[in-house]
Amino acid sequence: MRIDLVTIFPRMVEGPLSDGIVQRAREAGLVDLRVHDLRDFTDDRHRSVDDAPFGGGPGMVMKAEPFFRALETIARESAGAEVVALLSPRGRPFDQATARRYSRLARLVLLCGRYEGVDERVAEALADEEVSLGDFVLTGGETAALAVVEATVRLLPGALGDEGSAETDSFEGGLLDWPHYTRPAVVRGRGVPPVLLSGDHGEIRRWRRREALRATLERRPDLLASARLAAEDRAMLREIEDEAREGGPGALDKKAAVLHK
Ligand code: JF5
Repeated sequence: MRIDLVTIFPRMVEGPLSDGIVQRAREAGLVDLRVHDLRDFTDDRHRSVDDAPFGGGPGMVMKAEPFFRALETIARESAGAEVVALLSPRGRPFDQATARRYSRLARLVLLCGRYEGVDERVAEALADEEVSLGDFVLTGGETAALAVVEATVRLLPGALGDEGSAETDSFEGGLLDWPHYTRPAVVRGRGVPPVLLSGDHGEIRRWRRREALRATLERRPDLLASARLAAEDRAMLREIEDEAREGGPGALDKKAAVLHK
């Protein structure tokens, strides 16, 4: 896979892209990652990438032409199934399914916005999609693009090695992950759920499933609506809700309507 990242701050992303799983994937030849300085695609003496907004108002808007020129150069350098994505808070939410889709592409181009926004003609004519990491505003799309690269690259076959399987991650099953513990068995007086020390693998599997359901119900009840739930899962969810009603340890403050469907 080839990933091109277009930014006015190449140094901001080069460090993180040269470390960890992403760097290992680059070294293994799984991904060809290129960072482009948007200013290299300007043609004026000041290398301007922004200008005042038409219609007036505060702040600056990123000019369209440097992005057009950058994309022309990048398109010439390789071919294949490509998505051009613009990172911005106006985008559709980026999620694990988007990362999966990107990981199956031959090419991904990420455009980082800055200032008050990007000339809309970039989104209209160059970008296939506009994506957002969530309902918050960054000063630039760079950190969002890094997150997209990492979420995508770790799904490339061979990227995770034996450090773990992407199939057991949070979200791949539509639920949040269960809690994890490691040695020592007591930390500052806090123990570990005894079942995890019991060696009973059937009971451990059921405990983990229950805790994944509990975390999802408490923190992200919206995810339950699209999660793949077995009859046993629904039974566990009802038990968790009953415990909560009795004011149990994991007392819930949110009730998911999905339970009663
Ligand atoms: C940006 C105009 C881009 O703030 C973001 C962002 C939030 N989630 N995903 C991306 O990008 C920076 C700000 C203003 C374009």
